[in-house]
Amino acid sequence: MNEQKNIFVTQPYLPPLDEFYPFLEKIWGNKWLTNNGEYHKEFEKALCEYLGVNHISLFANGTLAIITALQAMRITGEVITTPFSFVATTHSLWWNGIKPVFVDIDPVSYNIDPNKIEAAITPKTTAILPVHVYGKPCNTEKIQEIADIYGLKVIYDACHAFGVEKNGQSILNFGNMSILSFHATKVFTTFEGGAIVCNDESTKKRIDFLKNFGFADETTVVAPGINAKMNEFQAAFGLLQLNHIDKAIRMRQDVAEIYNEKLKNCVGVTLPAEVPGLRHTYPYYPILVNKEKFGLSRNQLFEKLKESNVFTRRYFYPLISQFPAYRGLESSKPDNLPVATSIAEEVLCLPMYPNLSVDEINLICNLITNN
Ligand code: T4K
Repeated sequence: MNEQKNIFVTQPYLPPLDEFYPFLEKIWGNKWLTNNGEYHKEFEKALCEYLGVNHISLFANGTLAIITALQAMRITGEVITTPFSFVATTHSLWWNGIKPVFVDIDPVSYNIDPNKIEAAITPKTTAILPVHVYGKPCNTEKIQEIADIYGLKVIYDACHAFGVEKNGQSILNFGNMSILSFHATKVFTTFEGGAIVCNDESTKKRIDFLKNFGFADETTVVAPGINAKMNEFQAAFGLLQLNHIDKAIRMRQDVAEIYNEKLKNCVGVTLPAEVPGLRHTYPYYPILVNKEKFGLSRNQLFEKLKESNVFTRRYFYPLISQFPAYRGLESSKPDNLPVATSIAEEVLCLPMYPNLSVDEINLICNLITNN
């Protein structure tokens, strides 16, 4: 009988339960459950400090935050984006009636290839929506250079990039806005949740109207806003998580170091590229599996690991451009996206979370290397 317990691609890092009770007692005492409560305000302030950013608006989840960010900037027409992401990135354009234009990705960072952006710009283009995929920073300088020349807005999907810093600076300060997700599977979680990071107070104000039905005050509705508010339970949990996040990130970095060491000589397996000066927070540990050199295809390795109760994920396969809503677009043709198409065929995200034990990492690496 197989006694091996299930090992999933991720697992949330939960603080001790008794540390949450005082927060709950206060919520129960105040009887203030949502709509910009005390914890909500406190959490926005604490996050700004922790992340080194100017303004944060909390959201019920990351998807509603991207949808609202696009509305806050009045983005319309066509938006240039990456097909190598979670579907929510492109769905957010769809929900705003915006046409996504897919551009291929860079073979090392897996982020949108800035050298291919200009060729995709048309008179209808209003913005670029890049993703810091797996928390690795996009080429923000080059993207901004193009945006400045063509008068485009830049909204970063930074849902994987909580706490990521390059040369000591938060990568959330690039572009017009950055969006975070605090989903249960993320580095930092509030069960469900998300945020928009922006630079100035008036933009934050507009975002806050839009996430609260468009209310500017009791009797003024400035736009058909949505209900995307974070509640007090989530905000309180977020405040508690903040006390533990540095430790959790260090534990992820330790897991990555062991993977790097154990898999570095594995023929046919490409490990995540190191980026100098990066504080990487390791939301995922993606490897590429080359069938010819490794001997098994990515899908065969995926199945082999599953037989031993190791549940890896093929993030992000299929490409977003292959889903029915988007595959009819001109920019979705695989010929336009050769790098993304190839990476999506080879990528496999190994289990990555703070409490993954050394024994579990050894087991996973042995299954991969004893091939
Ligand atoms: N942009 C990007 C680039 C994103 O990656 C995402 C979300 C978004 C935007 C949108 O943000 P949100 O609206 O979600 O805030 C998951 C998440 O649902 C999603 O948040 C995430 N990206 C995406 C990459 O992954 P699934 O369907 O793959 O997750 P699921 O439920 O299969 O969970 C994966 C594994 O995690 C499970 O096998 C076990 C473990 N797990 C999961 C949950 C939910 C736990 O241990 N505990 C849990 O509570 O989508």
